[in-house]
Amino acid sequence: MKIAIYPGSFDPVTLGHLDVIERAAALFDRLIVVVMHNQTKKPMFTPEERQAFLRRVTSHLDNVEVDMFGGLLAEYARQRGACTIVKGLRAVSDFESEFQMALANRKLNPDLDTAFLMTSAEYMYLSSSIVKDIAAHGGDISGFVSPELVDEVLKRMRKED
Ligand code: COD
Repeated sequence: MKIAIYPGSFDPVTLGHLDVIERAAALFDRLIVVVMHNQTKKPMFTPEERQAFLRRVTSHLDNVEVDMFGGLLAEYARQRGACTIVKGLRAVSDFESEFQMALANRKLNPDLDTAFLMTSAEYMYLSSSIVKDIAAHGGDISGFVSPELVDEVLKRMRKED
């Protein structure tokens, strides 16, 4: 069984993330989407909230599981028996850091390869930061996150004020 892992901050999950999840789920027997910590970012949502959002938007995908993990990705992949990390690429600017992480993860776990899925053109500008910025200024985020998350993301952002 080919198991892949799609790791990220998902703070919160966007339609760009969901597009990668749906396409990767069609390529592998099982896809584990895992909420992890990026030490260069200060998340707005708790890991539990991010996991709950992901569970809601992936409930239609039978071979997708959502998890969270606080340690190293290479170690998590080993524990779960995964052979591939899935990452999304939006622009050349994503490439350098993703390339570095792919090589570091392979060094830490030689059985682990990284597969990059090119963003779909309609989501190439989309990031969780953009969603939070628009929401924080009272803008319409309905084109950026799944319909079932819109109200909750906005409500949660208002609490932060
Ligand atoms: N279209 C396509 N892909 C997208 C889009 C979009 N619109 N938006 C985001 N993506 C891709 C990103 O390129 C990324 O591949 C993935 O989706 C997740 O994005 P984010 O922003 O939610 O998550 P990141 O980039 O902050 O995640 C970084 C990790 C948490 C994966 C990383 O920090 C990590 O592996 N942490 C665990 C600790 C570890 O092992 N560190 C050593 C790494 S070598």
